[in-house]
Amino acid sequence: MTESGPSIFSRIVAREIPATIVAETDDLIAIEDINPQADVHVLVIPKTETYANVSELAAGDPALLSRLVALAQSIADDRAGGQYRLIFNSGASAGQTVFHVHAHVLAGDLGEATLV
Ligand code: DGP
Repeated sequence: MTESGPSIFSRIVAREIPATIVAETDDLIAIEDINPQADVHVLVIPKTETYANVSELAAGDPALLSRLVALAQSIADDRAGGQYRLIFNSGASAGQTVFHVHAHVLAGDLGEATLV
């Protein structure tokens, strides 16, 4: 929660905003990116918005980061033969626009996707 209220991803978790949900566990949600940059472009998101970026998550709850990676792997197993690119943008100048940690899982035909 920031001064502007819950993050867009918290609002998706709360079902206040629609999204295509790919997978959900007790503490993670995976959704289709609204602006896909590859054949498979899924966001894997901790339900808590406690952590703004991957470094905060790694420091604060490494087991949750590990579960996030495992969920990314299982999505890639189901949809892309287990091979994928995992991207965490960290900081506005690195392209981060939502400051609620999330991983981009890119797989399948990556097209021109070198960045997201
Ligand atoms: P980043 O730039 O790393 O902070 O990535 C944010 C991603 O979130 C970006 O690829 C677009 C996606 N996104 C933003 N708003 C929504 C939304 O309302 N629904 C979905 N499904 N994705 C969203």
